[in-house]
Amino acid sequence: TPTQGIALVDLDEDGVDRAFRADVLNGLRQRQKAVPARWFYDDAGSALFEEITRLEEYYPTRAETEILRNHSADFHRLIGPGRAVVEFGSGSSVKTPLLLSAIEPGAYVPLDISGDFLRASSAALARKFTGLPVHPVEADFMREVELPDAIVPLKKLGFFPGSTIGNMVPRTAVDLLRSMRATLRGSRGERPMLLIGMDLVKDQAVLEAAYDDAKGVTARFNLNLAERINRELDGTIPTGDLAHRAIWNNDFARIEMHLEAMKDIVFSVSGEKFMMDKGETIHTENSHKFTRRSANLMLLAGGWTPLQQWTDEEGRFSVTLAEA
Ligand code: AVJ
Repeated sequence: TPTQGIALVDLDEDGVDRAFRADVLNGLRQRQKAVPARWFYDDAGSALFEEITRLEEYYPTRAETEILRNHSADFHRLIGPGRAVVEFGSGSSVKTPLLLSAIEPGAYVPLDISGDFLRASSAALARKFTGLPVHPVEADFMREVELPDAIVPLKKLGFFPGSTIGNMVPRTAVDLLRSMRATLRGSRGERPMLLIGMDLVKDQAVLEAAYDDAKGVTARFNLNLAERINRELDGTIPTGDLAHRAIWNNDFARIEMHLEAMKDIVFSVSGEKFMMDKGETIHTENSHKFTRRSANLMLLAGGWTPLQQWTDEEGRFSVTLAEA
């Protein structure tokens, strides 16, 4: 059932985020230790990600922005005016205005799990686009979301930039595409559209550098997850004994980030004891890369028919417009 207005962050009596603790403890109990990538984004992690997007080696943000800038006439023609733009994740200060200026939207609906980011980005957009109705919704978009009554009559365009879908394994990604379709489906059977960014397979050295930059910002981003566990879950992880690793996994067409123990270590988290042998890792992120074909296939599996696909000049990144 669609969700609206539920408490999204469930804290225990000590103010600890229950979902964070459950994900970390379950993940650390696995043979291959793993923590879901969504937990990177506390305040420190979000600031570090912003810094990543400005790095020389990290091309995805610039490549996708170039696509949005260069094809506004196509978006205007194919999408048309008056649609409610439903953005999955709170908007970026650069990409969202590029899309909104291109298509004359009827409303803008950012969906995000973090109310703070939502309020900040909504206020900025409402100032920039005077007269555009902005309806932020605090929600977990991995499930079907009930949209505000005011935008129900409008046709919808989902917007999911940044190759965030690449963080999910294919079956989770397909589930998400299907819940997006359910969220956007009109009551009168109009077909929603989706504009989605996906990063493309390319030279391994370019990919690995994008996730292991010379200034070490991505390393700090990765290590911040262990520091966050120590801060919020009463952890004793010796972060100085962990090293950042970014590895291309060719079988799964993805960059994996890991934290590797440089020597045998023991630590506790929320009172539970863990050990890692030298060389053992905590798997912290998958960032799947696509071909134009595999991007289309995944959309089709998720119930979306691709209409047109664009890449940047150098063919590094793709943006696809699809219709349900
Ligand atoms: C925000 C998930 C798209 O996978 O490229 C950047 C996150 N991780 N550097 C990505 C990230 C390491 C990023 N996404």
